Amino acid sequence: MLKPSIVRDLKKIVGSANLYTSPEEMVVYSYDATQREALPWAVARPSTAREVSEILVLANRERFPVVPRGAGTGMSGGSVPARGGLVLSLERMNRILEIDEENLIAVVEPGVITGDLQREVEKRGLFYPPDPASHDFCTIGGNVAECAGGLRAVKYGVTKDYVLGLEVVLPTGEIIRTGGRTLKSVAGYDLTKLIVGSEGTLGIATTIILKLLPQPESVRTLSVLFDSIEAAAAAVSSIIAGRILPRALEFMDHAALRAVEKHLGEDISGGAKAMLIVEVDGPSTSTEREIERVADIAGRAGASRVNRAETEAERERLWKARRSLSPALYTIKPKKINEDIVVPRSRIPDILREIGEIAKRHDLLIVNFGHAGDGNIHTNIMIDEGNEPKAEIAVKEIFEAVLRMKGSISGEHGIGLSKAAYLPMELGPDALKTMKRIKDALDPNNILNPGKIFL
Ligand code: 2HG
Ligand code: ZN
Repeated sequence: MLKPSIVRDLKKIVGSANLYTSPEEMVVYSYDATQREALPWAVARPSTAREVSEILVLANRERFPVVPRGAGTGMSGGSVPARGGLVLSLERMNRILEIDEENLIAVVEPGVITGDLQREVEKRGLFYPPDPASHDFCTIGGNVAECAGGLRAVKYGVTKDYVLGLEVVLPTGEIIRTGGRTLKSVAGYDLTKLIVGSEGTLGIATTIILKLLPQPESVRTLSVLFDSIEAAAAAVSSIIAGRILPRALEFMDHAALRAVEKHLGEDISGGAKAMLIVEVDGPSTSTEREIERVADIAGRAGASRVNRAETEAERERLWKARRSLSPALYTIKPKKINEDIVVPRSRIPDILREIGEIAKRHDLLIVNFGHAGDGNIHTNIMIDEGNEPKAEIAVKEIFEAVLRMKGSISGEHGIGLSKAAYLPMELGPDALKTMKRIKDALDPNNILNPGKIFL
């Protein structure tokens, strides 16, 4: 609970209309996409960096937790106010401030919806590549906090590869600028990279300067069906080893396909055991050639069917199915543990085989789909009443296998609450201690998003 005097001070900072304290209002800010939830004590909706700063100064004086929030589409509990406190929603800071067509830069506030920015720059023949599956809902600020990846990371990289500079409010309230509008700068430590992916624990980005690219001239998309997961996994490796760099190379297993087909009421795979969606972009002469080569490689890897998306509507139908997968899995079971492992790409067949063995050993349904082209598989362990303990054992075994293969326990969703217990497995004590020292240095009172990343 916040003392009445604190509520009064917060109202003075953001205005009474932008401070919520009623349970009905706060419930909306209590959860993310992990099914975790915790009610905050209040919700503030600031509209400037100055207001964000004043809130953080107050939080340090009065020692209450502050949990920054974008659209709440996160996959690791990052925006869930697990220890209560104040949710600081960036929803009102939602302006695209500038699209600089001479320098290929966009300057935005954190509450801009990622898909809105993508569309806005595309109108000008420009391209913002990071493309989380939730692009219609998620915000750039949340993408920055989590270093979101998404469907085009295999060719274009992830959010951190596009953030040139930030205005950041530090946990103690100072407003600093990092990086800038240039493609290069080595003036001191790279604080931009430190903040991006820090999961709202080291600062709150209030202005974000993003690098844009010219929009590729053409895009070609195809879906490839397989009678076995092994054949699909082998095709992924062959495409990469064949020196083709698709802009997207997505994998869906049998259970994922059935779930999305049920969810959308459409048949997209004709009963196949696995599907890949492959998309290439570039000059039209090269995309035609590349898509032929992909079809050829997939055929040799044992594809049962290759379907080219000939129209924009066909292409959209494929991507809609893919983007719906995460919610669609709830048609199988009411609960899931959602993992986000990443392995060196050549190990995709090995990790899928090993996950299959773990599933069998524990008699669990584990659904796999995701960004196979960059080695990032969304492993979803479906939960029935009473099987949580063995699901937790399976998670640990999957992480052990991933680390044995020199992968990482989180490719793009972050550690948050859901993976904090496992982070030491990957980092070891000294790296973990180094990260904690950074957190302590910037947030001595541990008020900004406490309980995330570190247990
Ligand atoms: C996606 O790629 C998201 O669809 C969500 O990262 C993944 O629900 C998931 O496991
Ligand atoms: Zn994903």
